[in-house]
Amino acid sequence: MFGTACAGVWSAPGRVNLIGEHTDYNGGSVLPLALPRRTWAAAAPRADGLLRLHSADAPGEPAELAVARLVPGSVRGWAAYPAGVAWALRRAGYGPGGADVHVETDVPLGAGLSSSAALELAVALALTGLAGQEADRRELALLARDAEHAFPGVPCGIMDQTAAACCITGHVLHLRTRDLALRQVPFDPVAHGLRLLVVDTRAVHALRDGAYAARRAGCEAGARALGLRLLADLAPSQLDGALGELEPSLRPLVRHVVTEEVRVGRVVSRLEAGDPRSVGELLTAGHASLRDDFAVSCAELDLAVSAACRAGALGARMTGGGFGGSAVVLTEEAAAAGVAREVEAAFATGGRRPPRVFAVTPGDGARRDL
Ligand code: GAF
Repeated sequence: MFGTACAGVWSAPGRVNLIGEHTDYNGGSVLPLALPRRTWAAAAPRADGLLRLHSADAPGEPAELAVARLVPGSVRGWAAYPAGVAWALRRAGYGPGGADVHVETDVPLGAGLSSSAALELAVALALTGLAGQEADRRELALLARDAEHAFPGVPCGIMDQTAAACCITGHVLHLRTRDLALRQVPFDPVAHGLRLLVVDTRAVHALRDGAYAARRAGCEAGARALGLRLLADLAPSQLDGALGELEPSLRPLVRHVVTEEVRVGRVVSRLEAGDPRSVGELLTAGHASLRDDFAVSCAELDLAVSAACRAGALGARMTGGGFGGSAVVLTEEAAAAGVAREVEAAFATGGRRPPRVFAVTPGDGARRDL
C-alpha cells in the first residue's frame, strides 16, 4: 500500500459482554470476553510527522494527517478512530512522530461487537510499538476511550477498550469500572459441554448514538438526585427507598443499574464455583431488565432472545449498547444447532434479514503478531 515494508503487525479483538450492561459509565462491573475475531494494524514509522491511514474496508487513497496538528473534530469517517488514538497518545507523551498504518478486520462492523475499540487498541499498540514504548494496558484503554470521546464523539464507557486491551484466552474479564480493578475469571464453555453463540441481528437503528447519550445522561441525573457520585454506589438494600425519591422517568434506569450489578456478582460467583450452566437464567433476567427498564433493546434482539430460549438455550441476552447489534446465547452443546436453527427460522418467519449466528470462545486481548 505504502511502498515500504511494515515494521510490525499488531492486533486487538472485538468483544462480547457476558453481562454487566450500561454499568461501565456508572462505576459498576462488567464481564466481557475477547472474540476470536480481530483487527490488525500493519505499520511503519515515518520521520516527517505524517500519519497515513488505510483500511481494507475503505478502498481509495489513504487519509493523510499531520500528527502535531490533529484536533478533535478535524477528522471524519473511520479515520477519526485511529487519528483520535494518535492525538491521545501524543498528548500523553507516546507514539512516533508519524506512521503509515494499514488495517484489516474480521470483526463484524456495526454489530455491537466493539469493532471500534478493536481498531483503537490495534492502532494504539502499533504506534507505541513503533516508538519502542511499552505502555500500561489500562492506560492505553483510557487513552483510546478519550480518543473515542474527542474524535468520533461517542460518549462511551471504558468496557470495550479495556476488553480489547486486557482480555486473555479462556477467561472473562471482571472489570470494576470505578477503579479499573480487574480479575480474570475462568470461562471455558467448550470444556463444560456448552456453547456460547453470538447472534448478529444485522439490525442497526438510527437512534443509537443519541439514545445511548440520553441513557447516560439519565443515569447521571439519577445519581445527582440521590446525592451519589456514581449510581453503582447505591446498595441494593437502598434501592426501594431511592426509587421513591426519584422522578418517575429516572426510576427504571436506576433500577436496571443496581439490579445488573447484583447479577454480575452472581455470575462471577457461579463461574468461580465451576458452574457456568447456572448463569443462563441470569443472562435472561439481564435481558428483561435491559428491555423493560433500561429500554435499549429492539424487536430483533427480543426475537433472538425469545427464539433461543424457546429452543432450549440456558439463557440469552442482548449484548453491548443495544438498539440493534448482537445477542449472546448460552446453550448446551447438544442443543446449539437447534437453537441456531430456531433463531434463523424466527427471523425468516418475520421477513427479516437473516441473522449471523456463530459460536465463540474467549480469545486473547491486544498483542503484537509480527
Ligand atoms: C457500548 C459502550 F461503548 C460501552 O462503554 C458500554 O457502555 C456498552 O455500550 C453498554 O454496556 O458498547
